[in-house]
Amino acid sequence: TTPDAAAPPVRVEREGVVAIVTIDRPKALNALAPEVLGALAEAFEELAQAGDAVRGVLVVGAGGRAFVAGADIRALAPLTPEEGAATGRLGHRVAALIESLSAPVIACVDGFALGGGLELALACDFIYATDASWFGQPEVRLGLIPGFGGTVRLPRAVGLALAKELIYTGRRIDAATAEAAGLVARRFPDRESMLAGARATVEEIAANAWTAVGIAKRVLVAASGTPTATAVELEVAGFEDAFRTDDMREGVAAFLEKREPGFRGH
Ligand code: CO8
Repeated sequence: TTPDAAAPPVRVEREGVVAIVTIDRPKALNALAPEVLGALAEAFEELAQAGDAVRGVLVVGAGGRAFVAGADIRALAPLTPEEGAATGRLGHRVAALIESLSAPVIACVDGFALGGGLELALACDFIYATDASWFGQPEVRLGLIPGFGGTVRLPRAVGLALAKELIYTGRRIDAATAEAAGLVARRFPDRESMLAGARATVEEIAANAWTAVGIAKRVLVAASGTPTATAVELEVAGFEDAFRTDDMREGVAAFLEKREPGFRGH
């Protein structure tokens, strides 16, 4: 047992409408051991029960050096090919839970987001980062390949050319480069300003119709990577669903009556 083993590897705190999920294994740079992936899955399953009480989730890494430095390499070492695949599937399960949560999830990266750490960040709705952050998929340096969405979501985020360059070289890029590539939505000088910025973003989202944000997320996630004709049909279905909500009637009425909307979340 490691000194970190006694403490829960993932903590969930609530601050009003914001939930903060902290990956707390700083001595291993928050590496994703199987128990961390299990705890993350549990955390997002619980957050799904919170409904519109949680309007946004921040995912952070403890310790100030890393968001997540990847899968736990020590835990990967003895795995059979089948067990390796099962570990990948556990990661994909966490990604699916993040993507199926109605509330937007913001990866708040301060330090290393490597391998499975970058893949976790990519599974979130968008990434905020401090200037002290680094991003990369170093798996080929270990004889591995990205195993939890890197080959899928990284090209969607930065385009195929840069994704291939990063995955084949294992090279790391800094926060400014990541921002310029569209991987990072916003960059901050330090952790405190990043968390304040992320909280403010959640407050801004929370002022909008909960139903509409949830439908928009559902359509964006489902349409990602699908052919245009399919994506357009998904959008039409989501647009139709928005017309079914009381919040849509309220939102447009409030605009026309020149008053603030009173959204009720249905
Ligand atoms: N796994 C386990 N332990 C780690 C990891 C990791 N990924 N990264 C760092 N650590 C540990 C180190 O072993 C070290 O522990 P100790 O103090 O006991 O020796 C401690 O964290 C601090 O690390 P360093 O001493 O190495 O710190 P440096 O500042 O010298 O270097 C780096 C920081 C550059 C981040 C370096 O630690 C590093 O390169 N880490 C590995 C990065 C990596 O290769 N990540 C990819 C892993 S493979 C992967 O993610 C596959 C994805 C598939 C996922 C499948 C489902 C989740």
